[in-house]
Amino acid sequence: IFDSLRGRLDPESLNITLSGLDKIKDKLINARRVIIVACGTSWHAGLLAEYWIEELCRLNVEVEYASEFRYRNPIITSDDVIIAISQSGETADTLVALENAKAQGATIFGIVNVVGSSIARISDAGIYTHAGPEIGVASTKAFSAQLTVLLLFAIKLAEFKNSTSEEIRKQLTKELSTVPEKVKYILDSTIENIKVIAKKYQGATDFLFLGRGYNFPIALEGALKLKEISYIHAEGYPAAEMKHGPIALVDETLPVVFVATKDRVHEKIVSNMQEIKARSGKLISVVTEDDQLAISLSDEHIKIPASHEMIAPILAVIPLQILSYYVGIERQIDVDRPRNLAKSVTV
Ligand code: F1P
Repeated sequence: IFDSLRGRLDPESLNITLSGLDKIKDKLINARRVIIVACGTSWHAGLLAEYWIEELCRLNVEVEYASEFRYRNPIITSDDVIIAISQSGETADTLVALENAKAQGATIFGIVNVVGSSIARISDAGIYTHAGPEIGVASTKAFSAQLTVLLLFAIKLAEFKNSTSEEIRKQLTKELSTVPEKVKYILDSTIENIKVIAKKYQGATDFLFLGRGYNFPIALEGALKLKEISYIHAEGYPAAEMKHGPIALVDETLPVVFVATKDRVHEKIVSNMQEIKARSGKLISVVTEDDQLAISLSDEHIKIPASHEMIAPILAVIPLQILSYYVGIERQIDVDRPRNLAKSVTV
């Protein structure tokens, strides 16, 4: 995937990748809001896109589970742009939600992996993620590709709307092009450590995943991946919501995974880490490599390279995917074909 991403991050390829936005440029510039519709992992990508698009484009964004949206009676107009995110392009709930929205005049922008799939065909314009076939059922590399494409979408829309300075847009695009190298570094430097962590905690019955801001959707995705391929109950939560309920679960048997890379809310998440530590929870954290404070608070830590706060989540999910993988292996689960899951949920 990262070779394929690298291939699409040079300026010429970027223009090709983003040409779908040109097709609906006026619609996007004048859109009243963007509604993101997806299921599962793709929904988590959409949630992060909400943060990015709001920040960079100053545009209203709603993120909807397609499985709920299709059965509601949402108010949709021809001023709405719907972004559909789907790895398979065949997820029935997403497809029906799009058919309903299209019938009400909305413009559909598809972010899909499978070329020529049903969701690609119903879209007015779109971007293929080209993440290659997913070998496993649980979406991993498709998620990374979706995030990359969604951030590119937000940067391009910010250019159309002139809502973010050229300097910031250039900085983000430049930093995105360093993602493949940083991912390679993460893969080379963290796997042995993660294997040890997986062995140590594979017997846990529950996990809590916490994150704030741009890292909140990554906490949700970390929890989902663990559930999918290790069968351990896991919950993802915004770290600040912990005190409104989940904190009651914390004791010395509970591993709490913090997605705690440096960003504008870092101080806040560090104080959440202190709260968990004070209650004897086991802290496993994904941290920026020079973050001595977060490292000193953690029972286990996984270091990733420093990067722009909007890009850090694209990197932070990688160790969580690897953690789920090795916990699943420790528990002798067929991680590529976990029970009860289907690659395309077409009914
Ligand atoms: C959505 C999804 C995946 C999940 C599993 C079941 O699929 O929930 O995120 O990993 O494969 O379906 P899609 O619409 O992104 O293909």
